[in-house]
Amino acid sequence: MNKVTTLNQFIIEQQAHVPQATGGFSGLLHHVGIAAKKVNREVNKAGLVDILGRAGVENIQGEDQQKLDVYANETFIGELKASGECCAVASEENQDIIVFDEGLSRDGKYIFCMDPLDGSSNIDVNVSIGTIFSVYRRKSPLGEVAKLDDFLQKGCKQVAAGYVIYGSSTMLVYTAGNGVNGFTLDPSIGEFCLSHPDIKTPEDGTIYSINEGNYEKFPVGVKKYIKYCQETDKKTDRPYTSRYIGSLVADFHRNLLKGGIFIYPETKTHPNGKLRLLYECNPIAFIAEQAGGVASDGERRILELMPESIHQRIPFYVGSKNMMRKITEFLKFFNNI
Ligand code: P6P
Repeated sequence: MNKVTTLNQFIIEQQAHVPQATGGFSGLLHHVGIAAKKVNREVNKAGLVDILGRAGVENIQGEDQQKLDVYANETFIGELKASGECCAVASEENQDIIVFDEGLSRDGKYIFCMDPLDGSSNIDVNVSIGTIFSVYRRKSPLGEVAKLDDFLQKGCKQVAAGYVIYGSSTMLVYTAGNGVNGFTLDPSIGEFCLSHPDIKTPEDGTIYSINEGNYEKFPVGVKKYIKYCQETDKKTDRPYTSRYIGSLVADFHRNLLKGGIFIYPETKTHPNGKLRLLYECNPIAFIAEQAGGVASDGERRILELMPESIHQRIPFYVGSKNMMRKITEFLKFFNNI
């Protein structure tokens, strides 16, 4: 029988390779896994709860029915606090940072950025959604209360980044700077099990992912790239396929495994695009690079961008190396004419 490596076993094994490791990061990641399992449980019965919930304001546990993204937010915050390794959280759901200023957590070495349930508008149509997270070491001294400045760090300073995709199966994919590994939740044992070791994204791909409903508002270089993808190539007939789910984690995860490019560019109405630097673009970019891909804002490497605020939006281009090279050529040539 093949050896099953659980997420916790993997984290401990990885820790053994880091001489100065104290187990703090392992403890934090263990609690992230617990939160993901709790959210998975609720997401998987969203339709059921919704139907039963309509019978009144209570869900099947007799609790006040919560919106799933509020539930996910509170669940991850609760587990991060319980870990004692995290001193503060920046969440898509909260305007300001959440500071743990008491007990063990006050001395936590790490800060955590997250979109607790990205794409949650897709829940009621049963489309895959996800949690996206990013871990940094705090800048402020241990013992002091964490500050906003702890979160204003370039993406290249990330200690770890990952996502959970709640789809046909539930997977946790993460990097700690030493490659990308994917773990699939086995409901029969309630454990995330290593299913996708050392993920490498193909250097090239045939999938382009972008919301073409915004075509008229795109920069010229993006419009020209879309037309380039749609041209019939004599050699390979129809080289490209458009695939867009509208859930970042689902679109990115497919392209990571199969090769492809995801684009959420600036538009006339949204000059900074839609996606957030801290808890969407930076973690996805870290994973993409660790898997051999590329991520930029169209000009600059995502991981080199200095955040100015925790909910800052930026244009986002991420995917296979050769496809990113091609679109960068289009942007350079057509956007500057
Ligand atoms: P649009 C979901 O709301 C999200 O934040 C990402 O998951 C997704 O990639 C994007 O927005 C979709 O945005 O404008 O195409 O619906």
